[in-house]
Amino acid sequence: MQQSSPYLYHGADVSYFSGKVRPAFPQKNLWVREVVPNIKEILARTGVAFIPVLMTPEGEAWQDTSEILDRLEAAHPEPPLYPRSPLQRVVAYLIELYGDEVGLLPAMHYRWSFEESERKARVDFALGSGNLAAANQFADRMTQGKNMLGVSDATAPAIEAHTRQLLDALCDHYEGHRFLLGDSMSLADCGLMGPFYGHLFRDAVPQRLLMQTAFQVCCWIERMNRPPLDQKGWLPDDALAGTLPPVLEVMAEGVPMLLEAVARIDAWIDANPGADLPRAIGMLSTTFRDAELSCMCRPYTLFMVQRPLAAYAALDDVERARVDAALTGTGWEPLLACAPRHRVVKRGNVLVVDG
Ligand SMILES: N[C@@H](CCC(=O)N[C@@H](CS)C(=O)NCC(=O)O)C(=O)O
Repeated sequence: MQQSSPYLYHGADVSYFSGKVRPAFPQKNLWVREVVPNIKEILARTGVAFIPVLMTPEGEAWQDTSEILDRLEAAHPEPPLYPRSPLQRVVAYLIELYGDEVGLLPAMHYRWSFEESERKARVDFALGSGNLAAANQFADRMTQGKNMLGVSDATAPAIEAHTRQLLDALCDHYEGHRFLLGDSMSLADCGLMGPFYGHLFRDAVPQRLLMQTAFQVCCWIERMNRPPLDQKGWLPDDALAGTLPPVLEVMAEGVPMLLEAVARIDAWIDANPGADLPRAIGMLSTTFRDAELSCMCRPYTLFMVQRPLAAYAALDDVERARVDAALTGTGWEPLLACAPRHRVVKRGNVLVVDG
């Protein structure tokens, strides 16, 4: 599709979710101007105060990174980010789910548990606007909120061990492949950029960790933001690289947390028929590796879990058996087997119960 004017991307380097969508722009050869988020305008156009938001040349305002990527894929299908083949498609959504929901743990820990990271983040928050007071106000809210996301002294060792193991598995993978599903970028890579770009790659303390122990991951991050023109596609025949299941295994350490969230959201909807969905419905307790973890339970988690489940449910028996066989032992089996009783959808950028 020819563009007569640019997309306007209200995003920021320091923002987790802005990093997820940004690589799709050069990948799809789009004309995009990234601008300092105008929260007043965002609120007026979307009804919510989140970034990133993509304003289209046609005058629409797209909010929520999963929906932005879905819409970009529909409007600019080539080159594709979403695999059509069963295994690669399901895996792409699982990694997106990890990136959006579980990756928050390492990202928030390494930004807010270390004074050096926090100091840099506070400056980063003011980069675009120059308004240090407003940046500090936002940062204060974030520091106070890290416990709500499951980051505490008790969970820090497990989060750090998880991160180191994930970095090792990713380094092994990127040694042989430029992207997660082979030689081309996909939704999976975009999803993983959430935790990896704005936080782990740019914050002071984890940046050292990545530079010193995971330079293949650093190269992948830079490749994502400036994608090469000579990409040769995903692995043929719907294959996964032999180095990907170990990555998936580490990511699956978040599965108990996701399943507990689904159970709690289902129970809340049962107990509150017809009620508006709040952003959070209390705290949930789960395990993360060897740690007891409690975090805020957000109905949005169900929205993200529904995506791989929908891709999986769309398969025929033969395809599903192949996906099951390929994912056996990765730890994602219980997630794909879970059957939420309720469904949530977005209406006017707000989540509502839809059955
Ligand atoms: N699910 C949303 C999440 C967006 C989000 O949480 N954005 C953060 C910045 S990375 C934000 O705007 N936070 C503002 C706040 O929590 O008030 C998406 O995928 O776009």
